[in-house]
Amino acid sequence: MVSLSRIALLVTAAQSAVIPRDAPVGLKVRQTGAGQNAVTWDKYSFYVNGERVMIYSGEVHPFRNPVQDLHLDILQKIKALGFNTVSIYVHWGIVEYERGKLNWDGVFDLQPFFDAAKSAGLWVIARPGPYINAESAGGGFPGWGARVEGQWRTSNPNYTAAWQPYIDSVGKIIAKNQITKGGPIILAQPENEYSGFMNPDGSLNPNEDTEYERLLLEEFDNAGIEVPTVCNDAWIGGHFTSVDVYGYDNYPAGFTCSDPLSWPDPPDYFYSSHKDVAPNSPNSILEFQGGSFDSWGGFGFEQCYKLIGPEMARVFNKNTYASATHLLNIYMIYGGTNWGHLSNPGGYSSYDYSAAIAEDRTLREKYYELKLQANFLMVSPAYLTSAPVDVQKFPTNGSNITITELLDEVGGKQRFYIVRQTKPTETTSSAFKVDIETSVGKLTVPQLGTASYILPAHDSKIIVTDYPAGGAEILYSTLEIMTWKVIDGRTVILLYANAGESGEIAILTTKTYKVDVRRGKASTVTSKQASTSLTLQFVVGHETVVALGEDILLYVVDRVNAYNFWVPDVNLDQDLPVIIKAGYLLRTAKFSGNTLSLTGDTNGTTVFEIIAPKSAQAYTWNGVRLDTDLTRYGTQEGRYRTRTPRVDIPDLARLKWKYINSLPEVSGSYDDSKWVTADHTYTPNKIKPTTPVILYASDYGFHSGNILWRGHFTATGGETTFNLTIQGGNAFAYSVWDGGKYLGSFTGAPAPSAHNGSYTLAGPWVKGSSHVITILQDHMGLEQNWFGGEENFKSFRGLSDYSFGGATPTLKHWKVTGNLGGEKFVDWARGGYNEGGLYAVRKGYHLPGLDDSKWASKSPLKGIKGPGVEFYRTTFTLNIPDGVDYPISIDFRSSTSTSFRVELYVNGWQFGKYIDDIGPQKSFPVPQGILNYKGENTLALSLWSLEESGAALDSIDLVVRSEVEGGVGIVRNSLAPDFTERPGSY
Ligand code: IPT
Repeated sequence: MVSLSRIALLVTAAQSAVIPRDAPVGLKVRQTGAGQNAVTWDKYSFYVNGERVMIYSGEVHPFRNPVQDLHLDILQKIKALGFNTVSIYVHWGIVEYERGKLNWDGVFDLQPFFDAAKSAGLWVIARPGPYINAESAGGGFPGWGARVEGQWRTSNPNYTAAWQPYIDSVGKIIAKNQITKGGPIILAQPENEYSGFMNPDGSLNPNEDTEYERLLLEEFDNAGIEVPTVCNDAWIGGHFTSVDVYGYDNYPAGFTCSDPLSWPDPPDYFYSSHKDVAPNSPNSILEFQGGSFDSWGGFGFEQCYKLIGPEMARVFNKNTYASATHLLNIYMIYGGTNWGHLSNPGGYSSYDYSAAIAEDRTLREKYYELKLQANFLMVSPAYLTSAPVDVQKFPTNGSNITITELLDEVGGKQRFYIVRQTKPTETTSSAFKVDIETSVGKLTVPQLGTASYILPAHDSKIIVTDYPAGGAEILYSTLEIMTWKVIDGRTVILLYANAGESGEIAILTTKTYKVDVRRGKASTVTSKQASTSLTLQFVVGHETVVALGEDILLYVVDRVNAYNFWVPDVNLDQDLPVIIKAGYLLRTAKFSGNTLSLTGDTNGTTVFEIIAPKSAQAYTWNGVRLDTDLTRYGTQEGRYRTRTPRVDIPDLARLKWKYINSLPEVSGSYDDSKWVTADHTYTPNKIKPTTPVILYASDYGFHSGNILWRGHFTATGGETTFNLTIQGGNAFAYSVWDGGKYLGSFTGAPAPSAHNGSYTLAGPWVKGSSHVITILQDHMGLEQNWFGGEENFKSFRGLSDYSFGGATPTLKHWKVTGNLGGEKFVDWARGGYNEGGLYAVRKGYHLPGLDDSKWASKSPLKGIKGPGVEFYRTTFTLNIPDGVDYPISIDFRSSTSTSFRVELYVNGWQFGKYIDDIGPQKSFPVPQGILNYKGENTLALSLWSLEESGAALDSIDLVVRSEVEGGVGIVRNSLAPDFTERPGSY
């Protein structure tokens, strides 16, 4: 991981030197390349096809989900939030694992993702790098890049020649899927956080490489990209302003999962910096914190979620609205999995990210909080032309509360007051009254009674004034609006607050209404009718419904109940106004004939309420007719009993397991003649080793999993110790053998990425005798390269130094292996990163279809005696019916006190690395499509014992994480080859 304190230093240094940019005010189009008018912008917001829009987006990484049919599941869940956009990275290193051979096939094909985005009704922001960061292997850079000399992320011609074919290739795929070609892509981002720069000597360089930026934009043009380009400066530092629309990133809550309330006081306020840097384009946050990464030995994502849960989304997301942010991309909305060694060493197999949608695709409470916010913005067009007029205003009674006032500059009337605790970390609630500006003059709210409003700790609210909601002219509302719709001439407004709070809504009207409480307790509603307005005050309970004649229907619900309401985009393009109460998830709504067909997921008994025009006379849920009754206010209500059939989940402990030794390299006269001879005497790496030959894995084409080294020596006589300096990335381990004799291991710890070791040889070597030193090490992934110009991703994996104590033997040669074939890897379907260098994996024994009947029987719960590696296989059958979504994980319990490491392969796909003594991950979600839900599965695992005492698993279980009825539909298994003999394997 790049040091965040270093970044913080840069941020402070650069904030004083912002560079103004942008052409004069007016509707703008792309400055360079082919012109288009599908996506334009002015100083407030983007326009898509001529319509002013808020871009509310969530980040997902297609490469972190190798099941094409599951993209639609995630994308429908994002659409159901009320978002209209999804943002993606593309990982160069995966698709060009071998230089010059781009692989866009099978799970690496982007087309199914773009098609799914279109069918879900989402636009796409395409962010192909070449650099992406993303806590991914090399930050997106390919392993072979280690052999390309000079500074990366600069105009270094060696680097240019490296990225151009990739950007050309991915650029054409993006171009084909642009909105101008009928596709979903509306914006394209070259590079990533191109904000901090280094000189070759590692000192900071104040200047970005504008020639590199020019080359990238030129290549985007050449590939046919015509939608506007954007950037994501790591802070508002005015970098990479040659793109069409300048944007920046913000992670306000930090990543200190150890301390769930380490929120900053006060939160960042970006509007003025935005005005300085990009006054004539929309305030655009290309990455806004939606969770947190976590590292080896970290706290785990459930703990991180305490830091970045729904409260954080309430306080900090609303604070970005206070800065009039009109493009907001939540990083991540769904993290996914670092399957197949895709992580950088700073992370582990799970990239759950504590996101709104968990790694197993279930929905967290934060999801529902975001849904309330996004839906509100989508029905509040004046927000898009609003700007702060009064920043950090305090209410009449005290400074505990801070309010930012936004005014609609175009309409000149509507205002939004964003209310938060002055100190976001405040632990007690605050009472307040606030002065608001309205069309009838200044008012102090609440108006009715003497009560103040309560703002709980870790909360924030939006008060609106002069807000037109269809047929209702809302003078003000201190209850938050989730949505409103005009349905058959009646305006339905859905308002919410925390249970037990009081809130008000005042409606401008000259009519006299009977306040008709049709649901809920009439005693919780107080009202005051004046000549031009009706003010209602509610003590918020579960659900109160008030009819104001035939004109207006108010739903006032507590926040948790508000989570149950959905505002589907009916038929995606046809605006049939509906609001549906549906419980866990409403995915899609289609209207045809007189039938409103809904799809989605339920758990438990679900209460449905259909608030829809009368033209919708019948309703179906996942194809089955919903029986409903008419409510006292003209909507339809029904109950649905979820059916989640019980399924048989095999007990892995009781299965028949087969095993083989997977470290034959230390037994007998092992023949390594087919291995690569490590005989280079020159490395392009800046770190020059002291070894007689280069012992860096990347120099020989190995970039993931495990690496094995074998040094062949002739003894001088009297050698007693072997000393080495070895590097593998954070939490790496290694073991050393002298022939068949185990010398020792470094068992690893969360932070160290390198180690100096000294091991006593198996007795002093006898003059003239031959010896082989075998080293098995982890490759924890390629490092990232956060700074432009640095070469951190080239950090070597292997030995930079070794020596012997007692005497110095004569080197015959060194041999090295990683995955079979290295960059010319074997398994095109699962990609180059999927395999490591262990014997069993080189042979392809992790793949399904191998006849292992001749292998001996033993379970990993019995485990391995002494140090070494064993490889285990078993098969089991699943039979999970259609029409449900039962995500499954493979779980371990912490075992013995000895050190061991496990790599999991499910049907040949590497889906987990478990480090018992470092953690924190013990539960490994494996999606349907990797797991075959209707038939046989092959589970294979390597067990590397790092100690004399041996190692065994305490438990290994298949766990059904959640059960819902519904789901995305048929999920096909990701196609990949079964085992076949691998010619030339060793
Ligand atoms: C920013 C990156 O752009 C993104 O790729 C990812 O790494 C994210 O952060 C953290 O998860 S880097 C910023 C935190 C300095």
